[in-house]
This record gives sequence, C-alpha cells and structure tokens, in this order.
Amino acid sequence: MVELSETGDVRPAVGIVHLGIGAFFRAFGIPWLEDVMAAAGGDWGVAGVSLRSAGVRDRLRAQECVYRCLERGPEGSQVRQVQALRRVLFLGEERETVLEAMADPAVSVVSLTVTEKGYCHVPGTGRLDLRNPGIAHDIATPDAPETAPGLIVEALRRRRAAGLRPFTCLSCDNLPGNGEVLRNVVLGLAERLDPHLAGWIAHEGRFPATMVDRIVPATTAADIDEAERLTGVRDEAVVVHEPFRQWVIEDRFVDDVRPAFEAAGVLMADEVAPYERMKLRCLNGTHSAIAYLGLLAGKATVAETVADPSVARFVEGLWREEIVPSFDPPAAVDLAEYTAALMQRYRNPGIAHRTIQIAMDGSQKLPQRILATIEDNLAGGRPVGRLALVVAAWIRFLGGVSDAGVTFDVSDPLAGALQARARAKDPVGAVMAVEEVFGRSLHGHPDFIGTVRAAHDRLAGAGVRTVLEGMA
Ligand code: CS2
Repeated sequence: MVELSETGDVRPAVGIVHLGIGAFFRAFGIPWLEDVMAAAGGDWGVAGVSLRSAGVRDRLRAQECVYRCLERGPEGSQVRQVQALRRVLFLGEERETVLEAMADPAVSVVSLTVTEKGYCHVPGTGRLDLRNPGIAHDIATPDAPETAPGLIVEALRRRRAAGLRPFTCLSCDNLPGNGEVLRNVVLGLAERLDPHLAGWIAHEGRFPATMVDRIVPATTAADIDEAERLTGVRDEAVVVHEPFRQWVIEDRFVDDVRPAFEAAGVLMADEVAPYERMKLRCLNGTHSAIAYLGLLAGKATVAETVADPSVARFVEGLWREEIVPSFDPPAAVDLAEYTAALMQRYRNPGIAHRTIQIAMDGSQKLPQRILATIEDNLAGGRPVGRLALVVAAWIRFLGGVSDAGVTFDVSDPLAGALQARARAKDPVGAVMAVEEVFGRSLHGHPDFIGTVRAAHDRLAGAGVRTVLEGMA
C-alpha cells in the first residue's frame, strides 16, 4: 500500500517497528531503508517508538514524520528529506498502540537502537538482569511492559495467540553478539512468564546479529538553523551525520521475509562477528579513549581532542600496538587503511561530536570496547599499557573533575556506586572490584590492576597532556 505525501512523493506502508527512535536510527537506518526501497521496492516504512521522551514524537508528528538529514562532509553540507518514517509513538502515553503496531500482521521486523543499557542484561554475562527494576516491573505486569525485552515478549505473545508468525528481532546496538544478547534477554523473560511462549520464540524466532556504523552527534539549535538556511524550511527534527555508513547484517530472518538490503549496499553476511569486533574495538574503543582523555584535558569534542598531536599519536599507537593485533579482521579488510580512515572521520570539522555524549554509560560500554581487548592481549602476552591508561582515564573521569579542576556530570546506570568508589583511598582497586564491569578475569589480575594504578597516579599527578606528551 502506498500513500502520497504533501509533496506528492510516494510513502511506503509500515513494515518495521523500530524501538528507540533517536537521532542514530533516523540518520542511519531509515534513510538506508529508503535507498533499499528505491532500488528494490517493498513496503518497509517505519513506525518508530520513543521509549523515553514525548518530545521526539511531538516534533515529528507536527511535521507528518517527514524530517531532514544534514550530512556534513569535509567539503560541505547537504540535506536530504526522509519520508520512510510513517509514525512515531511514545511508549509512556501510547503503550497499547505500540503493542498493536508490533502485533500487526503487516509488520515482520522489529528493530532496535535502545543503547547498551536498554537490553537489561548483565554486561559481563549477556544474561537478563533480574534485578533490573524495569524487568521486575515487566515480570509483575507483563501486559503493560516498559522495557524493550518486555515489549517484544508481550507483542510476540499476542502474535502467537492470533496465529501469526513472529517478527524478526533486529538489534542495531553496539554490543558484541547483539542478536544473541537480544535473544537471551527475550527468552530469559519469556521463560519466566510462559514456558510455552518461550519455546515458540526459541524455535520460530530469529535474532540476526548486525554491525552498524555512522557517527551521529546530538542535534544542536545551530544545526536546525543551518538546515533552514540551506532549504528554506524550518525542521525541528533535523539529524546530523557524517558521509560514511556501514551496515552488516546476518542473513537469518523469519521465513526469509526482509527488505532487499543488498540492493543498496548493505552487506548480508553469514558471520557478523569479525566486522563487529573490528568496529567495536577500533572505532568505539578509541572513541571512549578520546572521550575520557579529552574530557580530563578540557576538550569538548572528538575533533578538538584529536587536533592535539599527542592525543592523535596516542590513538594511533593504541591501534597499531594493542587493538589491531588483538583480533582477526574480516577477509579482505586492511586494518591500517581502516584505522587511517577512522582518524579522518574523527577529524571531520563539520561533526561536533561531544566527548561528554560518548563518555556516558561507560560501565555498559567499556567491557566490549576496551576490556575484551585487554583480556585477549593478556592471554596472548601482548602489550596493554595504553589500554590500561584508558581504564585509568575512565576512573579519573568517574571522579567528576577535569585536570583543570572543572567538574562534569557522570551519566551512567551505575554512577552512584562507581563515583563513590572513584573517591575511595584506592580508586583503581575499588572501581576494578565491580564485577558487573570487570568480570572475574581482570578483577583477579593483580599485575594488570597495578598497571592501571600506576597510570592513574601519573594522570592524577601530571594531567593528560603531560602524560601523553611523555609517551611520544
Ligand atoms: C559512540 C558511538 O556514543 C558513543 O559511544 O562511540 O555512538 C559511535 O559514534 C557509533 O557507534 C559510530 O558508528
């Protein structure tokens, strides 16, 4: 079914419900789905669900869910109008409509960008966290869920009761084995509620792994103004992004029903893990490193941080000596080229990606971005000195004060406990005893803890700049 928009363009009917309709998926998945439909057809319009805020729904609804992407490359900006978002719902006020949309027979994919903590799992194990208050709520009142796993289980229950096929659950978050993590939490919850439903999901459901990559900073008022200057139209829901994009998806969908992703350059792969490891370790790992070192040194954005030659050298050394040797790359990828391109992306002057944005939720991010690399290097007898400095910088960041004495906010689901530990007499020992983050292997590794302690002392004594300059 198609429909004409105000501008006379054809808009696709909804085939996908997306949970977590923030800037990232609007700048990445939806325009890419539009490219897929332009190349190969299909009705893969998106109904987006905001789990946290009414604001994004209100802004988009006021403009019929049509919005613009402002692409900022080194050579200038360009604007694209996106039509494939068809509705936006706010869970807090429209729960029943959200569940109806997910149970609609026309919907065959539910995709997610709910951030790491949205999976309600224990980062160290990937299992459902039964102590998570949202999960406790969804176990007590399963027909009025508030978490992403709770919504999926209830919607799948309704589909099964109606004799429908399940939808494919497509995680698009930066987690290793994101499909498997989603499967674990959905099955973990379903087993608690209804073992027959859990059996059906285990047998019939599909949870492909994906790797997603595009840098999307939070939109600012200046971005909205620039888009207005370029187009003459005021769009309160503009999203900003870099030119680069990469999407790798495991080809495992319920009944093989899916958009013809490959028609628009999405890589459909049997094995996503090598891509995911490359991206999480090389990109997200150094992103977090830049965020913590940059914040301590008083830098507001990634581009500003890597403009300091001592930081750029540190990041290049981190790739070359410690990250790249830690994993086998996907076939035909040259990691020297890949990381050189990453540095160019970080330097993009049009993208003001704030260090404080990337720094948030470190307890959920560090395990896959930094700690897994450390574990592999320790096991393989490879160096970990620069990685240890990143862990030390995170612990200094949890202290909430920059090298120049400026305070900043620490936003993290474990903030309270971590900040108290970061102010203890031995901050490194205290923070590294948090098993949810450090697991058993690093927590029980006195040599490595000693290396982080030494790095922490250097940072506390001399500050980021002096320490990095001394490493050149
Ligand atoms: C960033 C990511 O905010 C963060 O933690 O590292 O959002 C990063 O920009 C994307 O994963 C790039 O694909």
